[in-house]
Parts: sequence; structure tokens; C-alpha cells
Amino acid sequence: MPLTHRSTLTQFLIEERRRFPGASGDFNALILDVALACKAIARAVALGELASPACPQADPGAAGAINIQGETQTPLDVLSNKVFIRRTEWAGNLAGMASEEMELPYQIPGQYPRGKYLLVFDPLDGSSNIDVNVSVGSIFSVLRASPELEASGRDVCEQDFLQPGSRQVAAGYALYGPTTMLVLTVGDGVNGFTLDPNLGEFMLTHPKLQIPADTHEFAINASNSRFWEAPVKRYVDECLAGKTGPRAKDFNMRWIASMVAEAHRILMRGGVFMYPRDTKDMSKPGRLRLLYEANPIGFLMEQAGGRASTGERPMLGVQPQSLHQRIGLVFGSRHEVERIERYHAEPVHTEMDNPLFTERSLFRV
Ligand code: AFP
Repeated sequence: MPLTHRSTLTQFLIEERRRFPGASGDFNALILDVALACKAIARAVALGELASPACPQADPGAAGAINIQGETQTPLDVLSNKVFIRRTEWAGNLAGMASEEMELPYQIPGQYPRGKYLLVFDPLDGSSNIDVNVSVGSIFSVLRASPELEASGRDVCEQDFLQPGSRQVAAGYALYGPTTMLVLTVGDGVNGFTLDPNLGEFMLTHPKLQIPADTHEFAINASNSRFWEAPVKRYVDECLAGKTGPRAKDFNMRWIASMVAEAHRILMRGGVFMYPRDTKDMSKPGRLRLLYEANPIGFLMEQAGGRASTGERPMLGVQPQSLHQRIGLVFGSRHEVERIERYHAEPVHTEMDNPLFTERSLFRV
């Protein structure tokens, strides 16, 4: 399609806003600020090692620091977090922010007005892949501040952010891969924008993304298989059994270890992603975070006709208990996610159900 026919992100947002004649424009301004943050992060990521020695904004001392998740922060994690804050705090659209990289909610500084939205983000998901030049991304979610918070203009607290994913106003991610893309939902489908590096503009290239309901591709970190719960093990075993197994078709497996890249693949061609709750560390009910990973990706999936779940129930219905809560996450092609939910609802089949293990068998226990 010629350049003259493509919408820019700004044009897209203005056209969307026309559906809401009373809209103030604050929301559009916020999304454009987030998009600018993503462009800045894309540049920093693209420079790679070239940026490291002389990158003035990065705090080299922070490299190797441990964040609230107990995970090592890279300098780019720290830089990306700062970029998100600086690009969005000033405009008067936000009541507060929360990020993977900050233990406590971020207060909008006193010199700026406060607004009616809350921004929650993972500034650089998959950053442990930076060293090996694999795609990484930023994930964000926009929530409405409560009327009380908006009216009072008080400092935000953790409780303000503990809203189920169904209350998200918008969600999206930027993917820093061979091209930089911004994929966004404002609750009316999912649209993908590619950064035109000549213009510095996100151009609408992937309108109305739809995830096929069926797939033969799954993604899971198989090194955790000994910790999986029975329904997950059953699902994966059946996929691995291929044509001669109960699914009667061969499956393909992918694992990038960069969820934003996996979500993008699934939005483009279907598939199912699982980072389920497991027994590896009983203090962690899952690896990924509810508010700034599972909910925004879940909103995108549902808006593209896919499904997102804890494995047992829809992700967007979960009432968050804390800012950095972890959760089991399954998302992607609708029929596969529904199947995994069904396996969780069914009684667990163990090898004891096998006739070889019955009362009179050689293997009875
Ligand atoms: P990092 O941001 O620390 O690289 O973590 C990435 C991530 O949160 C998610 O994007 C991956 O799907 C997942 O972790 C990979 O986890 P494993 O290292 O256990 O495979």
C-alpha cells in the first residue's frame, strides 16, 4: 500500500476518538506519549553495545541490581523505565504509574498536574535476551483512576491499581525486532503499527488482527516439565504424541523466552503460549506478572478473538491482590486455551487409572 494511503498512529487515534464526542483528548495524548517512549527505547535497544559505554542516561551502577521481582536489572531495564516515566509524567493525563522495575507506585511530581488515568508497564520485557540480540519489547496497560482519586488528586497507592483486567481502557506492546512495531487495543479490536524509521511515525500496517481459533503450534519452557501440574502435562504430552496420539495431528514447538515476541507471533499466525503455575517454587504462583504482563497481553488476545486464562479461568476476571502479583498464564488460539481449561476442570488422570495399575495387576500399589 502506498505511504499516502496508510494511517499514522495519530490519525488512527483521532478517528477512534470521533466515536466518543465528549472525549477530552487526554487519552490520545497519553498513548502518543507512550508511543514516543517506545520509539526512544527502540533506538537505545537498536544501538546495542554501541550505546553502553557512553549512554548518558543509563545508570551503569544499576547494572546487576536486583529489582522487586528478585531479578537482575540490565542498564536497559533501568533506562527504559526512566524513559517511560519522563515521557508520560508531565502532561496531566496520569494519576500515577506502576512498573515492573519499581517496588512502589510512582507519584506524579508536584510540579505537574494529575489526570484520570493510571499507567502500568513492563518497560523492557525479555531483557535477559538483549545480550543475544533477540527481540524484546515494552508492555503497557491503561486503567481509569477511581472518581475519588481523580477528584482528590491525592498520591496513588497500591490499592488504586488493583483492578481486574476487564477494566483496562487500553493495552499494548512495542516489539523491538527486525522492525519496531506497536500493537494496540483501545477495546475495539487490535491494530498493529510499524515504525517507519524515515518518518519516525508508527504507520497502521496490521489492521484488525484476528487470531485463528485452531493451531498446531505451542510454546512452553519444557525444562520445567517435572514441575508441571497434571492438566498441563497431559496437554503437552498429547501435543507431543502428534498424529498417532489423541490429537491426531503433529504439533510444532517454539520458545523465545521473550513473552512479547511470543505474543506477537501468536497474534500474527496463531498458537498457544503457556507459563503455567507449577510446583518449582511454591512461593511463586506462576512466573509472569498479572498487572503488567498477563492482563495487557490478555486484553490484546481477547480483542483479537483469542483467549487468555490462568489455565482455570479467564485472566481478565482475576481480582489482583498486589502490584507485583505473579500468576499462571495461558493464551492464544481460542480452542486450545479452552481445551487447557477443560483439562484443568476434569478429574486428574494419573497412571493409577491405567489398567496395569489396577487391584489385580502386577504393578498395583
Ligand atoms: P526477562 O524480562 O527477565 O528476560 O523475563 C522474560 C519473561 O518474563 C518473559 O518474557 C518470558 O516468557 C519468560 O520470562 C521466560 O522465562 P524462562 O527464562 O523461565 O524461560
